[in-house]
Amino acid sequence: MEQAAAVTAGRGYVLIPGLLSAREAERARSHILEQVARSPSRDQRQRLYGLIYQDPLFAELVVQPQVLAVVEQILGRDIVLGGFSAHVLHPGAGRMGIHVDYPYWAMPAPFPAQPILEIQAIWLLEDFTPDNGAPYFVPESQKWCCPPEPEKFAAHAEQITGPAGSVLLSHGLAWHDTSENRSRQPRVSLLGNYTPKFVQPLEDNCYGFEPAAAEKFSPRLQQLLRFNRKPSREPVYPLWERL
Ligand SMILES: O=C(O)CCC(=O)C(=O)O
Repeated sequence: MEQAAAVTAGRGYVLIPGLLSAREAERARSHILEQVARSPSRDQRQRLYGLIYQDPLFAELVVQPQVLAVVEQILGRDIVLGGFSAHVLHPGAGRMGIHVDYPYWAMPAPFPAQPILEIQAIWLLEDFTPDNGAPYFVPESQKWCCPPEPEKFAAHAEQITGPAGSVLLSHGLAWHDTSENRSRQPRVSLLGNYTPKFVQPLEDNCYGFEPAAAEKFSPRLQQLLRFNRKPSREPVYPLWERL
């Protein structure tokens, strides 16, 4: 599959347009901005968690077939969701900081080239433009297996812009950063973190748990959330798939 090869052996990331309709992207974006408006935090960059329990649209995005196909091609089927959150860059927000993704940033360098430990999905909930915080990535930096170097980043980074409803899939080792939001509107993304199941998830997938919403989750989503990992009568976690 070309998209998986682009992430592993090519530039380290691939933009797939048109996975959400304009209406779906707007629905997700408005939901996030309404929640953020209620939060006491006035940070210029905000994260929002627990979304999969709030609207079925978010739960569907975690298992979006085209995204999952690329992720599984790279990581295999034995994967879990390490996190799924919204990222809001308010007008005036500065850069996030150059980084590789979890779990690499929690590991000592040099990072292992194999097995691949994370693929990130960045959902664009509005057009990402040169001035509203669209991220920068350094092509092929996933091959270097080391923490980002600011000068090299400045010399080689390219900005990824694209239409609302696209998803940007990237290798966890790819050096990246957000840019400043110099527009008058908040820029909203959704971030999915997929890892092999032996990686400790970054976020608590039970944050904001709502039984009524969780009951409707597909078997694949439950598996990604580790809901099916172990009945309490068993003393150890099984190493085989339960579903
Ligand atoms: O929101 C974005 O554009 C990217 C954020 C990001 O790179 C991250 O949280 O790792």
